Amino acid sequence: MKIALIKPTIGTKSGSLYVDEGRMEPLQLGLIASLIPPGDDVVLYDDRMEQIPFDDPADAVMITTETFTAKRAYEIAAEYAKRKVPVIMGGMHAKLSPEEMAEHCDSLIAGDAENILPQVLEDLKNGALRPVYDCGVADPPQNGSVTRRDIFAGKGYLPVSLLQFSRGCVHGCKYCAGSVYFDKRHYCRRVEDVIAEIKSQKRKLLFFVDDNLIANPEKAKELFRALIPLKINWVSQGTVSMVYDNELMDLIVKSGGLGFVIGFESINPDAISLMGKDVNIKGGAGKYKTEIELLRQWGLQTWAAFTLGHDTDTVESIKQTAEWAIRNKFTFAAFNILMPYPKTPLYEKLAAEGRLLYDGKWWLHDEYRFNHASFLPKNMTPDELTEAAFYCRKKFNSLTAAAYRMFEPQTNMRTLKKLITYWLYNPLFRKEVFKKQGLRLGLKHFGQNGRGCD
Ligand code: B12
Ligand code: SF4
Repeated sequence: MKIALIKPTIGTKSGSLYVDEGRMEPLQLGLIASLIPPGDDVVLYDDRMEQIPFDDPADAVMITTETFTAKRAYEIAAEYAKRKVPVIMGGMHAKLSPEEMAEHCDSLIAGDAENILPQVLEDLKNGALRPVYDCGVADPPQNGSVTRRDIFAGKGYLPVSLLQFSRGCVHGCKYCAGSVYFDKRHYCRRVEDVIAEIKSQKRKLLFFVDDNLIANPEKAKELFRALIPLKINWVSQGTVSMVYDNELMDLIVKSGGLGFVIGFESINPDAISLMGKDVNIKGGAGKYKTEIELLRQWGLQTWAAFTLGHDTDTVESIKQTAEWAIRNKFTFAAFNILMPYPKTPLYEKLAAEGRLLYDGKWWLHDEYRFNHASFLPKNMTPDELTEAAFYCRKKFNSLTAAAYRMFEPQTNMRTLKKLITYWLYNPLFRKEVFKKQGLRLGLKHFGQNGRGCD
């Protein structure tokens, strides 16, 4: 059998190939490839950076789908359906919107692939695919399988290897898609499996794409101790609460941790309470003075993430968020408009209050644009929210702000390596601010069923 694995793009602005500057390997497809028996052929098509050769023969396609790539995923599925190739879909959106997705594919997997994929492949061979496989989580993740990185070769991805130690998160923030998918579960791989995977590849720079790497601090410490002898560098995602555990911070640094994406979310304490992000409240919600000082002392470069458009936000308070982030000289920052992902508590609340725009399905709507507000905010219009968030991205990433932020002696200027990281990625993210703003989702509007394959 030949199986094509596909990572859909969000869309493009002008039909050009690539919108993301940070082109990273699609880890889930490397993992799925490792679950397919060696006798079967596997090929990867990354729609973000190459044309999908729809007419190349395949016995089935497997598409990974997030909410913001659902529209494009359905376009791709339709192309293969025309060619009578069975389409199997999975990913975050399969769990959040199975009823919708079922209309676009032969079979969908709602949950982790590990335990169910052998059954799916068996059913595929027998021509007996089930429309839905509701399979829950795989604990431990990967269960001994090693990501197949050979399928990424020659595609032009950034030289950083993605991997996971754990999945899920113990918190239940009301806007987080993961809070639906994982339902406050956090489950870890065996440390020895992670170490074996790191040794099986050559790169020394790793990105642990865990939702919250330090959700179980004791297990995280076990991992960090085992990483020390490998002399690698790594980045990951975690909550700001990490700074209160000295031993954890010490092990992060000793094991090669360079920095984290940290969800500060808001500088307004009321917004933090509203979104149920209790984990951010310890040092005084929305203040973060102690936390930022401690992050600096340990020399961690922080990618601060914010969500904008809470019921307590005003245009002014949103703009102040960018100024606050610049003052605190974060290495990078993301200013994301709150997105009502299906089935999240945020979505349910906005739906109940009649505040969802785009018929409640922004991800499929022809008029919706990437990085635009998709609901009625309380204290401003949707356009004002869109503009205020764009303002934050432009302001934080402006050359003047980047030059100012660089002068942070404990983080960005601590070592030459940190300074190089700063100047390698800041221009890249600045470019992305403009490239992605206002992007239409999907590609069909260009009259191309996958870029010139009509
Ligand atoms: C790494 C990551 C990124 C990386 C991308 C890496 C890359 N390859 O390009 C970066 C940092 C660039 C990124 C960017 C964005 N991301 Co992101 N990202 C993640 C993260 C943390 C991990 C994804 C991952 O690799 N997981 C590891 C794999 C092994 O797990 P998995 O994907 O869950 O796959 C398993 C199952 O779902 C299933 N499965 C998955 N696909 C398929 C397919 C088939 C056929 C089958 C059978 C099974 C199956 O089996 C797998 C193994 O068990 C997720 C969080 C999460 N938990 O998903 C967010 C997440 C996917 N991102 C999210 C968002 C919103 C974004 C952005 C839009 C943010 C922004 N505003 O710019 C951008 C979009 C960029 C883009 N063009 O795609 C949201 C999506 C929400 C949603 N409802 O869709 C998530 C869920 C975070 C969250 N908690 O809200 N992201
Ligand atoms: S802490 Fe982060 S990953 Fe965990 S539920 Fe909240 S937003 Fe999601």
